[in-house]
Amino acid sequence: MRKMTLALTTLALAAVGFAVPATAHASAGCNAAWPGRDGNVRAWKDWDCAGGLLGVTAGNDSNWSDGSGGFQGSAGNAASSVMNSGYVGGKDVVAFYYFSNYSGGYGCLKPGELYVDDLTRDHFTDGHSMNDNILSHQWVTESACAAGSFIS
Ligand SMILES: [Ca+2]
Ligand SMILES: [Ca+2]
Repeated sequence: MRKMTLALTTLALAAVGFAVPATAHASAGCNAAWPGRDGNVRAWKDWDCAGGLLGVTAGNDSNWSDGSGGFQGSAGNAASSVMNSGYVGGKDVVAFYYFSNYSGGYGCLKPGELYVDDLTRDHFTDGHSMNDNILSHQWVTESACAAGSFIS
């Protein structure tokens, strides 16, 4: 499973001409939390898919701090690890945004990346750290994401 995923990731990256990034998948917590492809995006309060699940949804959520959708209340500006177990094809990339309503800088998580176990490594396209700063997300096609916006 893991080898296949890595191979697919490498192929996808090679296809668009990017260098293969140094991904850190030696993450016991996130590996254990991996549910298989179930169509959802997840986020956790702490690193390595720990500290409490902030939300799970197959849909979009325009505000992680409101009272509706897959992410609510204290989920806003709290995520330190995220996971994309969505089905591959079409809008299979999750774009996470600095502001609500899919605005401000963003970072894109491909399904082949599986998860980011430590968001302090990543920055939104506007330069802000992604750790404790996500306020909305939506599913997009890979082509909707700028070349430098993919997180790992
Ligand atoms: Ca919400
Ligand atoms: Ca956090």
